[in-house]
Amino acid sequence: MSDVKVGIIMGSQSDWPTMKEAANILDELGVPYEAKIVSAHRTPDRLWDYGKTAVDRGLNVIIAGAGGAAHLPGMMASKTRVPVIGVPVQTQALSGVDSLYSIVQMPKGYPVATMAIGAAGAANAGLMAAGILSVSDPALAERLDEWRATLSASIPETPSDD
Ligand code: RP5
Repeated sequence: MSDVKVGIIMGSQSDWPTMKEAANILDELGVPYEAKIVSAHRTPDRLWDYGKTAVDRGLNVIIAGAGGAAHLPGMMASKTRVPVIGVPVQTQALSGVDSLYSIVQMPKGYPVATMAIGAAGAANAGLMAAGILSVSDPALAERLDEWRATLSASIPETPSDD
């Protein structure tokens, strides 16, 4: 079993600029991950294999991003008990509301923890994954606490005209 506990999957190469925000956070926090293109519509067999092997490969969290008819996170949640965090990728036609609705409205029994649309959602997915892992990883918990404290300290108390 490898060190990689987080899988970042996305429906297309075009999702990577968004999903890289999750990867960047995991890099900052020293969390090993893998990133793969796994499309619900274009590579359904790849999706099935990924979901079927996720537990045995030692994945603890899957971050799944997709846009438009964004079935990837929900289908992955149907195939594995590994928690799935869904990222609605922003689309041109409908601004990502299509992605959000496709991901968030899961039927009872197969949850997807759905983030906000776009880059902020992807970054938060990385933080959520780190938070989940930190429950059983005290060193990561400390790094995450420091990350949060640094962000908090960077927020000025007084607004500026600059
Ligand atoms: C979805 O279709 C992908 O997740 C992507 O957000 C969207 C468009 O994909 P491309 O046509 O750019 O490959 O499956």
